[in-house]
Amino acid sequence: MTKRVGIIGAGPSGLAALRAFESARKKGAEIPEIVCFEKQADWGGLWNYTWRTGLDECGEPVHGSMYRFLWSNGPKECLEFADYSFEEHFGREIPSYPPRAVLYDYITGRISKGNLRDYIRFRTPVRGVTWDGRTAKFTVTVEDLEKKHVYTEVFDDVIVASGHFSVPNVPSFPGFNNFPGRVLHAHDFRDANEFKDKDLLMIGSSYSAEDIGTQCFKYGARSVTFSCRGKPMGYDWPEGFHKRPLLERVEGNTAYFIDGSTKNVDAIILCTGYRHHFPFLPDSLRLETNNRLYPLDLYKGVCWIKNPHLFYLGMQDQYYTFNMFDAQAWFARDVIMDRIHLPPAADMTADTLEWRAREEEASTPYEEIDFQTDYVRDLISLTDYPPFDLDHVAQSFKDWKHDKVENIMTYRDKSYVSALTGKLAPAHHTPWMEAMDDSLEAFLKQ
Ligand code: FAD
Ligand code: NA7
Repeated sequence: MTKRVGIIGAGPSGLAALRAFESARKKGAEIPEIVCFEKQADWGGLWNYTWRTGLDECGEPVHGSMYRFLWSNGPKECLEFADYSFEEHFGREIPSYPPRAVLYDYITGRISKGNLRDYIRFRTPVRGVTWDGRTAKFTVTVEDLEKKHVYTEVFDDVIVASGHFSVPNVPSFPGFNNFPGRVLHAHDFRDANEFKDKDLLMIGSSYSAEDIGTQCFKYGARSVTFSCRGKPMGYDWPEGFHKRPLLERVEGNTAYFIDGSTKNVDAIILCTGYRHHFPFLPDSLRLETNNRLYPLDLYKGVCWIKNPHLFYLGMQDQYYTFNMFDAQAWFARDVIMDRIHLPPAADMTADTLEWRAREEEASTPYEEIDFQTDYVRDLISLTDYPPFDLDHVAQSFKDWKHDKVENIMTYRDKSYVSALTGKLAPAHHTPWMEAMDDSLEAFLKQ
């Protein structure tokens, strides 16, 4: 009897899984029966922009954390699918830092080629997954939001691709209840224009703080103050930016920091990261981790060791994104299709502990890039995912890091060479700081 595989989520990771099976089918293999459940009305995951925050029109928590004017925060050459170049999609090379709509077009363009949309049941959140050891099957409970109908289906294997940058980590600070301006988490940030002429306080020192801070400045914020509990970001910020240690409290509009300094602010954005959150999974199947390069309990970062019929895609902190999700999806596919045989659980655990030890040794961004490069390399060596020059991509990531340190406001004006085509991307027609229109049409205008 044909195996049945359930995929949870049709973001880049879930779509990578669909593409992996499709690729095997095209090469003549008999593939399992696949059903992908997606709670949103369309595919693309975080890249499927919505203005909505809070609950959506069906009362579901809004998945989207992306905002208007979001441009890729890394060079597109580092995330390029090995089986579908940007040149193939757009018919020519395009600049290295596309805005969201352009990346959305690229991701969904690859998957639109076949009939893969037919595998996806949209507006269908997964509510529960249980495992029956007697039958060795999963029962997946879902809700069809349009028909308001809850039903179950049985699967041999389940792939969790529900993302981990949607459920915000929201600390509180004394005085927030009486702060006269807006306090929001990055998950609910949508439009930098809202903060024009405002003094902004950002808590956090990672990608969201850096990117939302620079966006708001670009669209006219009066000042941006970064408050962080650990190491500051380490960039040379231009005039108008301020660095502070952790916030202690706010009184009225005044923010007090732990070093005794103060700053009057109009709005506070908590750029304090996200939680891995799987409310549909029981304890025995649920990944528990913080945002890091090598979560434990997943063999090759993919297979749930305690039950190797369960797979997770994209659960790592990410330098690599789309091509890493592909490498993971190809691996999961091959395990499911019995092309790869998993070692005993103890050996899988030992392997993950070795990787974890290496992850812990990586203390600089360059070392982290090398670590994730080796991880992706290992995965790719195990399947027929098209090999590509990972050393070249690793070097591009390092150049990107270097460009950011050189000038955090202009790094998006640089160009990189594609590992697939060997071609250098053209410069964009407008420097990023002056490019206010982030539409696909404006970006692709020659
Ligand atoms: P997601 O994109 O989150 O997709 C998960 C999907 O699962 C969603 O469609 C969701 O609706 C669905 N889902 C969730 N729960 C359920 C459920 N219970 N039932 C059914 N469906 C469900 N990466 C880059 O490469 N470049 C960037 O510039 C970049 N910028 C980013 C900016 C922001 C603000 C954020 C938050 C992330 C950014 N990323 C970026 C990283 C991003 O995580 C990946 O690019 C990518 O979207 C991850 O894909 P995913 O499929 O794993 O998860
Ligand atoms: P990250 O990269 O997980 O970073 C979260 C940041 O929030 C990090 O600097 C944390 O500090 C900080 N943090 C977390 N909790 C607190 C509290 N309680 N107080 C102060 N600071 C805190 O999340 P991002 O949202 O920046 O990026 C996620 C993705 O979105 C990423 O892939 C991007 O491409 C876009 P720490 O370093 O732990 O001291």
